[in-house]
Parts: sequence; structure tokens; C-alpha cells
Amino acid sequence: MKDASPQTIYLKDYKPFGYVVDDVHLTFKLVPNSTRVVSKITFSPNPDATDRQFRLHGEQLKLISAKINGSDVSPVMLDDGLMVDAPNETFVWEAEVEIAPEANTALEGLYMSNGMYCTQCEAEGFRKITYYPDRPDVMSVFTVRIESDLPVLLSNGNPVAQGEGWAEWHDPWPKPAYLFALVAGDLVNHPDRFVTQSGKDVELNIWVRPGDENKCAFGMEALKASMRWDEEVYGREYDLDIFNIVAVDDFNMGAMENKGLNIFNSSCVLASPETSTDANFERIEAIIAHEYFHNWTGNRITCRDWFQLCLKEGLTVYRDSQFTSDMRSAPVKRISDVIELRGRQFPEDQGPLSHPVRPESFQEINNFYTATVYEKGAEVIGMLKLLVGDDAYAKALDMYFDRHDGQACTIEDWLKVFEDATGRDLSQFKRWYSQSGTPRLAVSEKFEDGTYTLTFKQHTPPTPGQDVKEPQVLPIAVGLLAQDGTEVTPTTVLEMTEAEQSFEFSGLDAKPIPSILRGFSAPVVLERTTSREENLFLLEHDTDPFNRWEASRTLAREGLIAMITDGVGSDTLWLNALKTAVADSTLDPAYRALLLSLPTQSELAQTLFEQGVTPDPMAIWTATDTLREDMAKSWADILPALVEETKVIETFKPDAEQSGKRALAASVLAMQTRLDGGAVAKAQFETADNMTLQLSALTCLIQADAAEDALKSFYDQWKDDRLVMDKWFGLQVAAAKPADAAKRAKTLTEHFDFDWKNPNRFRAVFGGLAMNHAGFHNADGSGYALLADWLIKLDAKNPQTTARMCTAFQTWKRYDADRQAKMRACLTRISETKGLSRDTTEMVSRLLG
Ligand code: 0A1
Ligand code: ZN
Repeated sequence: MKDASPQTIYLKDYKPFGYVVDDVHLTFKLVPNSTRVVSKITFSPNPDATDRQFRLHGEQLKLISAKINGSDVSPVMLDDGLMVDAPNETFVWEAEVEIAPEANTALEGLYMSNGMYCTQCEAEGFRKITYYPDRPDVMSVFTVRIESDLPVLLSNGNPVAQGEGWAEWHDPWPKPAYLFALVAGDLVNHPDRFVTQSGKDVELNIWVRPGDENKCAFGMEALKASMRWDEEVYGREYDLDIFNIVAVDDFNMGAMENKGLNIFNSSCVLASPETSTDANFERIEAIIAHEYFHNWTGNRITCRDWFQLCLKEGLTVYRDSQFTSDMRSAPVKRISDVIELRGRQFPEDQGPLSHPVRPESFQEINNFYTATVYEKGAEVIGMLKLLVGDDAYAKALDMYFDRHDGQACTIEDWLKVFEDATGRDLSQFKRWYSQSGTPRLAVSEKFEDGTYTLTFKQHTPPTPGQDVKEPQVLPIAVGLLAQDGTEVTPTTVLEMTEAEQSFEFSGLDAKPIPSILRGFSAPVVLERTTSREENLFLLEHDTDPFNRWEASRTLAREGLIAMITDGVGSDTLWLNALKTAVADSTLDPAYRALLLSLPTQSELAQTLFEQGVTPDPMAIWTATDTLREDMAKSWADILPALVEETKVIETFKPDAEQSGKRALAASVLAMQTRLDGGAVAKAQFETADNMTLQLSALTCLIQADAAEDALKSFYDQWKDDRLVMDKWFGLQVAAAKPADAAKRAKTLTEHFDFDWKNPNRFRAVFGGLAMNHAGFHNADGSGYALLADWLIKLDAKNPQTTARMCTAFQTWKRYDADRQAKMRACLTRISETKGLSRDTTEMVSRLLG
């Protein structure tokens, strides 16, 4: 059993395992509550290890028998596994254990979902399947036999044989246990084929529950596009005869890159125009790519230990964002990524959960699948590429694949490759992996005798366990514009390494207007008081699409802050400038939709907090609402043309072009709804033939308090579609008026279809509540209390999802004393729950600091 007594594991304590695994044979006799797992594993002494203790991980297993070289042994049973005397030479370990997949609600190890057996072994789930050295640096070839009456029996690698009630699979590529997978179920497949660069014919399948087979085509196209892209851009080819994807309804995360057998949360693979929004399609394409790209960055080259998680995740997120940029629009993808980074990673890095991209200790590794490891980890790769240049990046990656194929590696190995490929010393750059917190970058400027000087000062505030920070390497992309809007200095990457550093641009006729941190070239907070005029100028003239958007975003944020703190009205100068840009039909509609998005209410709360003002969630909500109202009123005259321009008459396609139009149309509809009370939205809701249009109309109707009938008819139409019902549950809470959000969430938890043990459904309601900033932070504390009640309830069934959802409280120290006291009380109440899981215990204790 996992127990709640916290035990901290440190990076510095890494030691290799005493044995290597030569091969693994597993036989599964599948029975819902008494599955037998028979293992036969060959171990040999590890020449790189000194400690020859033979200790295997194992949790929630009933040991039936254990043998070494054919003779029974009696291991010492431990809390987290077993230990036994083992020979100092090659030997065969055999064990039989019994497990209960049907009773497994934690969704880790082998579990059941709608009658289907499936596995989730990352990070440490394999130890719930059998006794094994469940650590990523122990890699082996696996042969698996599955015995079950279910018609489809899958595991990793290639199929070797099958008969009535059994199947055998062999994976020739050595892998760590976290990449093991097994699926057994009554499934149907969407098949296809892919011929690799070198002419290898690969069978592809997406396996789903009967009835879902019409929702696989898009995912299959995304898979083939990913396979082609990885060949063309990274020179990486697929390496098995078959690639299977399985959709599962009950899954804690998005998807999992098990070798040759990816398992997906059904929400991240199933798609159809009627049931999925454009955003769903884009996300599915990205996740399929992400999991596929892991075949090289994660599987062929894996992590030595879990502290190195960013080695595979940061790089693979970086690769999937490159893929999306290539498939769609690069500026739109960059802006969307930065919105995400600021929305999820910055709050994490600026609060009690802040940790380095490569953490140095943990209690429960599942708590470190974070925005910092993933998204900041990807930013670090992007900076590295910017610093060394595209050619050197390609050379270093080739060297990485050549040098480390088949190995379990560290960040040191990764950086060494770049050092060897470029001759650079990356020791200072490495601080990006060890220092937590978001650096703040102040800028001042000077113009004298034709020379323009930019002086930067960097500073990172203290974070838990790290009071003092050293200067980091910051690539700062800068361009200079003349007063007439022409670019006098194109984008130049300045490499800042000191705490304070100046850069000169000479030979200029007049003082230029700088465009700093183009493309968001480093994940920092830029502290620069740019005048309103200068931002308006950049909104009109910047050649860098990111900074053009950023100028508008800054004006929006500053305008909203002034509305909140000084009670002034909306910034009409900005509204007019933005109106011109939004009406400009030469600009990509998707980009214009992003120009129209306002800073989130949580982002405004953080800005106020940093300015020493205690954020009042209701005041933030009101200012945002007022601004939206003013926007609608003052733009009424351009709406008809935008409606015309964004109409899609062609057959639905979830591509960049159509989805961009629909994204802009959704913003336009929101404005129209403010003007007409919902008439156009109602008509759109009734005639929509795709989920994007249906849902954007429903959102508007909810916000206009005119959704009662629509919600009912939506329910009637979609009550049998789990994924669409998740939207129905989530939207009602996320889009509710602040005073109604917690009440609405509570009512929905009493709904017949509220299956709280399904992570997607639980997240729909409570993720929706956490997303409703003013609703969650309602002064009466009802949002906090409701979430705490449910987290306590869920923890007993599913610790992983519970712990992740505790992050809703991560910004608690921003708010007033009364709200802080209420949130602290909730966290304390959770922490005092009897039998609380290790996952949630660690999370809550970090949150409480
Ligand atoms: N490696 C997967 C994500 C993942 C991580 C942990 C899981 O269970 C604890 C499940 C999936 C990815 O990056 O997609
Ligand atoms: Zn990943």
C-alpha cells in the first residue's frame, strides 16, 4: 500500500539498480477482480552498480508464488515491494501475483473502463501489475501473452501469435516498464497504413468502442501527418510493423506514449464535426503528434530517473508545437502557447508550487507532470535553439539520436550534445533547469549621437527553497522601428548573461521605437513602462506578429487595471486602434480573434497583486464586462461586415482557415449578443450543423441569461454522447455569472449524469468552476468549500486527479485576508482528512507552505 507518511526522494541520491534485466515474459490471465499475472524475468548483475540488493517494487499485489532459478523463495515483504537474496550472477525470477483491475479506481496500473481492460504505467504504475524494478533506467525487451475471451487483445511491439482466447506480442525495443501497455476489450478499429521513408509498410489502427468508429478519421490523418513530419523535419522513422492507438473513457491525463500502443483519453482522439469544436480538433492533432513524437524523444531515448522528466516532455512539447506551427499558423500558435504559459505556468512558478524545470526532490512524482516541466521545459528548448541557431540545433539533435539511442539519459547528456555540436559552454544556460521562478526583466533606453542603448536588468523573486537566484542566459529578440513605421533594425537576438547588461545599436538617424522580446523569445515578465502612444504605434506598425498582439494585450491590461483601480472608463483610443486592426481583412481571422481576446481575470488579479493592490475578483469581473459592453457598442458598425467575412459556406473542415473564421465569428457573436440580447445566437444555436457553432451560440446564450431552453434541448440532443455531455456540464459552470457558478456546480453534482469517478466529468464541473475566476472566488467562500468537499471525496478513489485539481488553490495568497482564511481553512480541512493519499498530502502541504 502507498501510505501517507511523506518520504522525500532526492535527485542527488540517484544510484543505478544492482541488476540489468535481460528479458521479460509476462502472462496475463484476465479476470475482473482476480487477474493473474505470471512473470518470468532474467536478471544479470549490473557492472555499473555497486549495491547488489535485489529489491523489487510492488504495490497492491497479492503474491501467489516466487521462484529464483526454479526454486521457491520467501521474500521479505515491504510497504512498497519485496526483497530477497539473489545470486551474484545471471538468474531467472518467476512470480505469480493476483490483482483486481475492476476495483482499481485510481486508474493507475491495470484497470477497467466500460468493460475494457487497459493500463497506465507512467510514472510508477507498473508496480501495481507485478513485482519489478519499476524505474526508467531499467530497460528490457518484453514478450507478453494475454489470455481472455475478449476479442481484441493488444500489447506493445509486434503481434507474434494468436488463437482462440489468447494473443502474444513481442516488443524488440528495450523499454522501461512505464511504457508497458496492455488492452483487452470488445473494440472496433479504424485501420490505415503508412509507408515510411525507407519503404517500411506499417499497419495503423485506432481502436474504439463500437459506435465511435465514425470519430476516428481525423485522428488517423493527424497520425500520418505526424509520422511524415518527423521523418522530414527530424529524420526520425517509425520502427515497428504496427502502431495502435486505443481510446479510453476513464483516463487521468490526456494520453500516453506506450511503445507501439498509445492509450488516449477518448476526449483527445475522438472527433467529428457534429460533436467536436475546432479547438478540440486542434488539440487532438497536437496530442496525437505529441505521443507519436515520444517514440523517439522519450521511448528510444528515455529518462534516467523521474527528475529528468523534462528531457522527454519539454522536448516533445517543443516538437509538437513546431508541428502545429507548420500545419497551421506559426504566429497564432506562438500567441496561443504564450497565453497558455501565462495562464498556467506563470501562476505555478509565482506561487507555492513553484519548482525548477528539473526538480531536485519529490514525494509523489505524479505531482510533477506540471506546466513547468512541460511548457516551461519546451520554452527552454526554444531558447536553446534561438541561441545556437537552426543549423546547430539540427546538428545537435542528430548527435543526440546517434549518441543516446537506446539509453536512459539526463539533462547533462542533452546539454553535452549541444556543447559538443557548437563548442559553446552551456553551464550558465543550465540554470534554466535548476532555478525556479519567472525572471523579471526591466528595460531602460538612451539615445545619443546616433547610438541607441537598451539596458536590461534581470531579477527573479525568491521561490520555495530558493531565496537567491543567479543571472540566467536570456535570448532577447529585438527589432527597431522608425517613427514612420519602417523597420530600421530587423529582429536581432541579444544574448543577456549578466544581472545588468547594455546593448548598443549605432548609426541611427533618430531615436527608434523598440520592439522587445519579439516572439516571446524568453519566458520572462517584461517590466517596461511603455507609453500608451508607443503601444498604439506597435499595434499599428510592428512587423513581429507576436509583439503586435502583445502591444494590444498590454493596452488591454493597463486599461482594465485603470478601470479597476481608478474607476475610469474604457480606453477609447485603444478600442479604436484595435477596431481598425480587427476590421482589416488582410489579417488572418484567427490572429484577429486573438487580438480580440482580453487578458484573463486571473491574469489581472496577478497584475494587481504585483502592483501591491489586493485583487477584488468581482471588481475585475465588472471591469471586464464593462469593457466587453463598450467594445460591442462602439464596434456595432463593423459587425455586419465581419459576419459576412467569417461565414463559411464550404463543407466543414477543421483546418486553420475555417477554424480561424469561426473563432473570429464567435467573438463577433458575443458582441452581437450584447446588442440584441441573444436573438442571433438563438438562431445560430438552432441551425448549427457543427459543434463549434452550436457551442459558441450556447456560450453567448448562457452569458445573456437566455439559455434555459437551449441547455435543455442540447441535453436532449446529446445525452448519450459522453464527450459532448462533458461540454454541457463544464460550460454551464465556466460561463455562469459569478454569483451562480458555485450553485450551478453544486446542482450539477446532483445531476443523474454526474459520474464523478470519471475524471473527464469531474474536471468538467470543477475545472469549469476553477476557471470561473469571480465565481470560484465568490466572497461567501461557497466555491472553495464545494471544491474541497469533492476533492476529499474523490481522493479516496482517485488520488492523482484529486492532487492535480488542488492547483485551483495555488494562487490563494494573492487575495484579501478573508478569502485567504477561507481557502486556508479548506486546504487544512483537506490535509486533515483521514487516510488522505500521498499525492494529495504532498500537494496540500506545498500549497500551505
Ligand atoms: N507522458 C504522457 C502524459 C502522462 C503522464 C502521466 C500519466 O499518468 C501519471 C499519464 C500520462 C504525455 O506526456 O503525454
Ligand atoms: Zn509527453
